[in-house]
Amino acid sequence: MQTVPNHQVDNLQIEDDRTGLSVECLKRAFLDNLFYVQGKFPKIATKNDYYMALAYTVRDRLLQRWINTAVIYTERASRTVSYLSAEFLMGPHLGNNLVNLGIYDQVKQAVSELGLDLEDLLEQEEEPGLGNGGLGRLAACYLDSMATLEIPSLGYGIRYEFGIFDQDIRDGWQVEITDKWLHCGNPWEIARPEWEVYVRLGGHTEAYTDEHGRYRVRWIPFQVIKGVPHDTPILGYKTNTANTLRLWTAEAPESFDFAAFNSGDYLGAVQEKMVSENLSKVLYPNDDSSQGKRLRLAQQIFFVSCSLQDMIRIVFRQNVPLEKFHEKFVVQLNDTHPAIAVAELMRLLIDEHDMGWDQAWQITQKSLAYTNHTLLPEALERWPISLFRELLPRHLEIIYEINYHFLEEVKAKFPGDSDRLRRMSLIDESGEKYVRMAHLACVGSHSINGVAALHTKLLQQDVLRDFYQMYPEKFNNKTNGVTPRRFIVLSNPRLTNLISSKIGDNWIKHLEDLKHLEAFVDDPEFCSQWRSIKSAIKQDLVAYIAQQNGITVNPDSIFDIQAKRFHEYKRQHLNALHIITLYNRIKANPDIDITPRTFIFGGKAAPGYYMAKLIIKLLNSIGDVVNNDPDVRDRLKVVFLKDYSVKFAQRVYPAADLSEQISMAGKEASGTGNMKFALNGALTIGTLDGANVEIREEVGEDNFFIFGLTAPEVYALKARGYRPLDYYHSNRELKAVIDRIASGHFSHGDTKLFKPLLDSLLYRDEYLLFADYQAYIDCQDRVSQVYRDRDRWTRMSILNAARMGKFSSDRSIRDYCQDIWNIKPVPIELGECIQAKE
Ligand code: GPU
Repeated sequence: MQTVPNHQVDNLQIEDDRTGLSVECLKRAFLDNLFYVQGKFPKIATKNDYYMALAYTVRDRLLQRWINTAVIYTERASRTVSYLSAEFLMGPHLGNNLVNLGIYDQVKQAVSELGLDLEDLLEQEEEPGLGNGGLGRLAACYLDSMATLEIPSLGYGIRYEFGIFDQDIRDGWQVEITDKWLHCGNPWEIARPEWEVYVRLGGHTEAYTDEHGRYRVRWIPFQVIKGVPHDTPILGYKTNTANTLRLWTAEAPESFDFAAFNSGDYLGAVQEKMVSENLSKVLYPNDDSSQGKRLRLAQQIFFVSCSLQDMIRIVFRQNVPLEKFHEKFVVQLNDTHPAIAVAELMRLLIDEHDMGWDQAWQITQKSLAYTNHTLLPEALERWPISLFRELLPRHLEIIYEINYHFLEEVKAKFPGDSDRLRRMSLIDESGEKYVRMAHLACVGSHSINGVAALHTKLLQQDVLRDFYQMYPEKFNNKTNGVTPRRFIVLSNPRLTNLISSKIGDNWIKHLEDLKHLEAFVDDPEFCSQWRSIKSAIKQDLVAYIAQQNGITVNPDSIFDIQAKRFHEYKRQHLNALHIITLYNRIKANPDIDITPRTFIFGGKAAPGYYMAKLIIKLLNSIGDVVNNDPDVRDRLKVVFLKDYSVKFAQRVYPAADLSEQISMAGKEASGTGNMKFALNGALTIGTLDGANVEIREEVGEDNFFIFGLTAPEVYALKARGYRPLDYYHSNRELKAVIDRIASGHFSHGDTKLFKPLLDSLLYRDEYLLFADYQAYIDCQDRVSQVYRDRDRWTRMSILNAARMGKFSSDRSIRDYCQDIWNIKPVPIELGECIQAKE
């Protein structure tokens, strides 16, 4: 090893410059990066320069692990998970990498010795918002857990130039602003143009006979798009494993440009380039609903084709015969967004690699596995046949052929059941014809899983019932989980330290160990520490709210938080009905004894979802009145925190006393926010929906506020004929709430503003708010009672956190590995195999 010449620190070695973890070394590396990467020195550096210098300092320390990991995976041709997802909602990288590298404290000290504040620098990072909500965040938690468990994996997705929009609130309404997450550069990614691939779109197909006399098909596309991979390292917690998130950007192929350029059509060529680049321009901002837009289908085939071609390249590079593709890779489809993989893998194997149909079909089925994330009918993707034919003519032919073989199978198993054939067909022929993507995914995969026990059961009984009867062995449940590294260690250091001081820090990798906290639940000293930490964190949020919203909040009030996407099925407006109920009680009797509450909301609405946006407006309007009504005397406050994001969520979960998980039973597939709140010691008020059911089972019914109709009761009520008006007329408090809104009390006398929302409740109420109203109010009254008993509440809070072990994404990933992927850990040694310098 070589020493650095002419340097004050004589014994520093070159490797140490890039990999050393001591405070001295980190400081030097930081200043070095500031100078050589940002081109700045401390006197003239901006906060962003400092952030970038630190990010590169941390990235340097990842690279050795990343390269070693890649070398070992390649040498061993390790079996690998490909996690295909249209969304990866990663959140800021810097803090997470510090935690996972185990150098948070050293770095904090290093920057502080340079006169900087680490929290300040962490704040600087623009998070990559490449997802909408739960589904994208789950993918990110799974990457963290796969790396931590040393499971070889690749996340494949799209590098959207514009992620989820930034949300502003103007006059109480949501306003969308484009997200420019890349405008200061992205220090965490490395472009890999050498692994570009091409994706075809449009055009037509031609049949021909090859030299062996076999029937073949040639696809003459209308357009070709180039995909360029951008890689981000995904470091495990205190392991040497650094896996890869590979995101594709769309570009125009140069050869196309040149043709146009030579013919003098320069602007035409640029135009072409712009059209191509559109493909990875923007994330569709819909959550749990499909828009059916052409560009979206193009995005799906784009990233799926790029990813499958990339996997085939890897198979060849590692000298694995293509016939063993399914031994090298298992491809997990994150909902149906990548379901076109079924047809695309068939096409690649048959048309591009000369394989026969039967063998290709076997490989396809053995490689692919499908996770369903929704029971909502509007979220089940279907593409009009006409659109499919126009964009993917060859895939449509393949789908027809898959469908032919599949329906033969159905006929053989259920002879004479033509109605079943019609229901199960990959093509919906009830009106305009559509390709049903969930059916394609079910047929083309060897595994079909839901994301919570109840959800999987409902899939089997209802949404995918025919497929369950056809292929019962394919179905399995994988209850979601969340990563404790980001959602407690990074976001709640005070609680983390308290926990570790009592039970050691093994729980960070083995979350079940949190159960050892139960031994301290009767220890008054521990309870008081627990309580004062929660209270300190609430104080921080109070300060943030004062600064952001200009609202003064009582830190001793119940912090009652509902933070998630806005959707009618999630029923933020049921929460609103509760707020107005309390407000009415105060108006009727200003001296009433009420437990003070702060209602906090965060979340975005899809830009085209009118009702969700109206609910945001309603909440803000209620806040304007309630927060300023002297009768209320600050006992109630309503706060809408704008622009909810991962970064922001990390601030919110630790501050919650009460977590609102109040979806109509049978609608929320799982929920994952519910887990993050409880892990941080919030109590849940919730329906028996999604993973709430399992959370309640774990924490115990005494430590969970349950209310409302169950899924079977919901079906029964709807089947009987549900009449919301009856509830309105027979429930005095409910009627007063609705009348209060209708009177224009929250809208400066405007009685029209909220009429669409009220009408939808009075005359339809698809999500049964009125049916659940009284149960919800009664349950909230119990919450208020229990909160007054400080010791009891603290005890419940501790037990909630202590019993959350099951909901680590590590547990989920272990289950996937065992039941679906058949993958074992591949530990990475930081041996001699790669050094920074020869
Ligand atoms: N989910 Br489908 C999304 O966030 N977006 C979607 O497009 C679809 C599902 C969510 C579910 O609503 C939520 O219940 C679940 O916890 C999450 O996926 C992860 O499985």
